[in-house]
Amino acid sequence: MGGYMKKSLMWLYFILISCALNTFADTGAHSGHSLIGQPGNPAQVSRTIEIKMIENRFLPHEITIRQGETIRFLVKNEGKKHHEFTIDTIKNLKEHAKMMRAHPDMLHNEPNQLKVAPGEQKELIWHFTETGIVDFACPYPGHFKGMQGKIYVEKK
Ligand SMILES: [Cu+2]
Repeated sequence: MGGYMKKSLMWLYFILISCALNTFADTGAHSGHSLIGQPGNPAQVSRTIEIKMIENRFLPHEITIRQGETIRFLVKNEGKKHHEFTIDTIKNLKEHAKMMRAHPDMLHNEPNQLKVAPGEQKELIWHFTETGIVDFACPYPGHFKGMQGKIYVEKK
């Protein structure tokens, strides 16, 4: 293999590694999961919080918990439309809502979201690792503005 080939291979590696690093950086920045917490272990649930969905609101829409808690959100859709409960940063929720407006039929299934049909109830178990405000919302077109809520995570 000539020196030229070696050099191009090195460049190829360099490009591949840069792409890989970028991808990691992107997912990290996008999900922000370290800030908002992470999926919780069902065996470590400290309490259950019930949230009702109606058109177009969450009840309650403000929740206070303590850092380190693992919460079982029992989400009941008492409305007549399909709704979604997604926990994320407000920035990501806004992006998500924008994407839903552009592609209303977009399918996505992440551990931080629940799709709940009318009359249905589902649960999401979430471990809150950091203090601060974690947001939740229904990103569906026409719902997002009213269906937002905040989880205040206080120091333990
Ligand atoms: Cu909704």
